[in-house]
Amino acid sequence: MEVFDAAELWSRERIAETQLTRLKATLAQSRKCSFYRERLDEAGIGPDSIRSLDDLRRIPFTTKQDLRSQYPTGLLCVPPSEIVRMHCSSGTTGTPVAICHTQNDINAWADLMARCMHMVGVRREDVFQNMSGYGLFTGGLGIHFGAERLGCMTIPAGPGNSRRQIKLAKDFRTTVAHILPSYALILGEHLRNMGEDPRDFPLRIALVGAEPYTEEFRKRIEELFDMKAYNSYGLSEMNGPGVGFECLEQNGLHIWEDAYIPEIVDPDTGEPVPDGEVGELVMTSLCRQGMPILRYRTRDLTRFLPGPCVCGRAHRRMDRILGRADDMFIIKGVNVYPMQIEQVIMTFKEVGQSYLILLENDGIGDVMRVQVEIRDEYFVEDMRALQSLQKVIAQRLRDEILVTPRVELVESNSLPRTEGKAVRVQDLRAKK
Ligand code: ADP
Ligand code: K
Ligand code: ZN
Repeated sequence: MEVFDAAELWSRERIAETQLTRLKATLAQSRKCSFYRERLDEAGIGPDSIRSLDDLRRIPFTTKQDLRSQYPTGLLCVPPSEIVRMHCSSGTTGTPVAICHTQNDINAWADLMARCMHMVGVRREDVFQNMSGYGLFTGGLGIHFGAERLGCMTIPAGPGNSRRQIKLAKDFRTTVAHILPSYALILGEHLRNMGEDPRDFPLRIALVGAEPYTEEFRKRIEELFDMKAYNSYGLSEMNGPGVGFECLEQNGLHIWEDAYIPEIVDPDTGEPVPDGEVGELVMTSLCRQGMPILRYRTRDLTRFLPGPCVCGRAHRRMDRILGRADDMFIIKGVNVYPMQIEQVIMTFKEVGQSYLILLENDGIGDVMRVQVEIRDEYFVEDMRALQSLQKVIAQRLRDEILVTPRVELVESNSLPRTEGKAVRVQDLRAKK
């Protein structure tokens, strides 16, 4: 197997050994800010308290609220002059948090990102188009530096503007793209509207992530462009992209354990869940000097995939993110994640690029409406066909979530588009 760096192929033993050394160093580094020093002292954790990896569990969690409370630079563990860049989380779920990086941090991050891309066959001969937002969002510069590190000609196209994306990709024969799942289908639709077959587009690989999407959605993207789409996971608090990435097997995302320690805990108790069970991902950075973060509660729900990967890499795999704990909504007493809805509707060939879940209260009770875009070629069909499609979708959704939604079929392109992460749920119920 051709690998980008030696750590990619480390054995379990080598990984564990390195994690312990780096965890100790990270703990020492984190004590350089008063927030962590006080927090660790309170928990009775001194500079020499960590003897084995099991001791990690004695370290208190860090929450998003903690990071917000230390905004902008409360968690700095180096002199400010050592910082060369800052990023913010997109603020999808509230006030942003800021993460500051030293040059070493940035280099290590670029290496991890390059490792991800190399793993799925991206090489210096490739032309790479980054269709993600730049600016504070880590999917821009984070991936950009990884692609350059790999030696790809890198086009910082930025988000949206399909006409320009298509022109750039054609003019420079783009072979690899980084693209949001929601935008991939929109770009394909744009090509079709131009009378072109997206399969003739030169793309062969896409890195797809930054927001939850289902296996069904991936299949659509791959078929639409006749290319491979690899799931890319990351979060600003842990640099950004480059944390977890699918290998060629496309069966779970390898988490780079030389750089992070992942845990999966019960979101209510904070206790580890048995291997293979779903819980909240908790992450500790191991290679960061500017702002190390200990046991960060990501609010992302996933599970470890048991057993080794057939690719031979020993870095543990996690399942695709099921959703964020914050995305869950309750309707008629039932807990629902948007991905449960997507999983059902994306199996229908008539369904187009987008959908929207609306939660309302009609004065009597909660109502859930699911608006689903239908592809043009099916929308012109007779009323009866559409009505029965609507009924079947509603039934299938009921089977999945145990609540019957009101399904509304709408014309393609009629639901709102965003340039950033897709908004899948609008909760219009009056907050009590
Ligand atoms: P924000 O939380 O404001 O969106 P980030 O831009 O740092 O901030 O995004 C990180 C979050 O994006 C993750 O915590 C996760 O919820 C989501 N995310 C990133 N990659 C993926 C992916 N491949 N699948 C599902 N969700 C993802
Ligand atoms: K090149
Ligand atoms: Zn693998």
